[in-house]
Amino acid sequence: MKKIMILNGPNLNALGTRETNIYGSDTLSDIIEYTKKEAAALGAEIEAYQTNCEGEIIDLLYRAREEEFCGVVLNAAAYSHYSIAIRDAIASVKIPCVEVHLSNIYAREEFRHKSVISPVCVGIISGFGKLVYPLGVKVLCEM
Ligand code: CA2
Repeated sequence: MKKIMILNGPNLNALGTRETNIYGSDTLSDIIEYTKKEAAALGAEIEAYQTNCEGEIIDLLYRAREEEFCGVVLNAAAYSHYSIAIRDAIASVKIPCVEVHLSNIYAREEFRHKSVISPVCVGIISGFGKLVYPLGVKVLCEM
């Protein structure tokens, strides 16, 4: 069974409660349950985490390497736009990371158009709501 980590960053714990016009009405647990079902059909097992702390995202990336996960689906949320520390961790762990965003970051404010983690991720999936998570899992399963 392939092990895939789903890693969610700051404020994503609030999904489904506010800004539902942008992020949808599902809670993060709804999205994780949905993704686990889709992943099971692909023969993959999911471990999911959410944290509001930059350093914890970095620690979890190192854990993914130590525990031999085959990849990480990462929604680093606002950190995507400026965290060089997360970018360096992704480059350092050398396991494939798929960058995901629920919203289309290029259709929003200009400060969201730049992601500093994209160049060290295998690719980016943005704008398809909760579908971005199973799509990221599928990419990692096919790699
Ligand atoms: O579209 C995405 O998935 C984002 O990564 C979400 C981040 C945002 O900073 C990125 O630019 C794009 C923000 C997550 C905040 O989530 C909330 C959830 C409910 C209510 C308010 C914020």
